Amino acid sequence: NVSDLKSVQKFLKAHYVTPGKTYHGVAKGKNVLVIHLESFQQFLIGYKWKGKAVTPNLNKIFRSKNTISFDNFFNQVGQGKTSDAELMLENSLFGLQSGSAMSSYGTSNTFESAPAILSQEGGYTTAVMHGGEGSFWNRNNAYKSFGYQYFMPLSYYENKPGYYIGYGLKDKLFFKQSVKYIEKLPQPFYLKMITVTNHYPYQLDKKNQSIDKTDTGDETVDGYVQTAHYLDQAIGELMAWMKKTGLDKNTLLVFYGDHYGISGNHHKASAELLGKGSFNDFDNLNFQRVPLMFHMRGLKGKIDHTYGGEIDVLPTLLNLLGVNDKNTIQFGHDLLSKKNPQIVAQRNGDFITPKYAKVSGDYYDTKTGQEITKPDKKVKNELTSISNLVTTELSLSDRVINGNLLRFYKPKWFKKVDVKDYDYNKEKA
Ligand code: GP9
Ligand code: MN
Repeated sequence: NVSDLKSVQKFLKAHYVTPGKTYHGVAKGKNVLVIHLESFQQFLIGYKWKGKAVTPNLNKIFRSKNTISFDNFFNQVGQGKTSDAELMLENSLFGLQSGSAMSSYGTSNTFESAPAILSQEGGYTTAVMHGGEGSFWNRNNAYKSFGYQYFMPLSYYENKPGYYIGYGLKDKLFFKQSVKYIEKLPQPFYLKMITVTNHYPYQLDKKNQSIDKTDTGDETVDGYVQTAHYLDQAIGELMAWMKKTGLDKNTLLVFYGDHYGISGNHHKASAELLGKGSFNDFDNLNFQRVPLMFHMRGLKGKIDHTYGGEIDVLPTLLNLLGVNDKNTIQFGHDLLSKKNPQIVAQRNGDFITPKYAKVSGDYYDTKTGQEITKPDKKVKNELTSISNLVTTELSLSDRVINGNLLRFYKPKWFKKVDVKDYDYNKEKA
């Protein structure tokens, strides 16, 4: 009820962080193209297999003088996997403890999402493209609640034999066929493109295999570099197209990895990939790093070591776009603010900060990787207070979703999304 919303607001106000000034509004009015890198882990950046870079194009973007790249950015998904990542990125709300919030609440809940905010505050056209089934993760309903004007799922694409692998069209074909839709989008646009070829079990047709599989002997792991390499090539083609059309001049590109590709059930193979003697649960938490990169012509780039996670993307993006978001219900904080708390929650209550990590109830020193078994009083208090904060923010975020609290939230500047305004079938080509 309304008083629940009040307690959420009280908490968020107490933990509010003023966005950093240096980058405020540097991308104002630009198109925003968000590229979802399926199952893409940060360790792939710079990774070589048999002397060959696995992701040369993304490596280049990562190091570009026009990219703000984060190297301590973590995925925070739960069982909702991709959908949790999408939910966090566009709403700054956590996924739920179990199941997928987009599936369970995407149809009925009120949201205050990036697409709606940007169309209302910045006159953006909003669209999302994905070469997979529109009903997967309840996207065809949830996107309406998020305020997306257009959704082009698989039905908008030509799907000849051999075009489709696993959960959708192969990324190169997806990007290529998306061009005709992107060209028609009125600018400025906010567009999200969801890739899918680099998805478990990392299968790829012969003619697209242009790097060897790794040789850990773990079959579900060894194809990973191959599909990641393919995804990287697809990104390279997209970038070349953007350059050709001049779209690169007025577009802010946002790249993010949604979650791990190699799960915690593959410690041995993971150790081998990283060239380490062993791989424990703490290593596995570190393995949850995924890319977050903002790339734009003229942007003053850097490799930023701030610890953050998917929950922080929306406030960071809004800051770059110069959109005011004071008083919005967001659980994340601008990553470009020096005051960012750098406490990265995991959905199960674990966390990582620049100093400490909690992994299935055990504490570690983030820098050394040593388990903290006998913390002195001061450290113990610190650990407890971080733990409590993490638990509190997760449960308050859950309350927002479970209680559909945003229906009570009526800031003057925001008009509620009416799902009846959107019909993703009628515009079909
Ligand atoms: C399917 C895709 C996969 O459309 O986004 O989702 P995931 O299995 O990674 O959650
Ligand atoms: Mn995914």
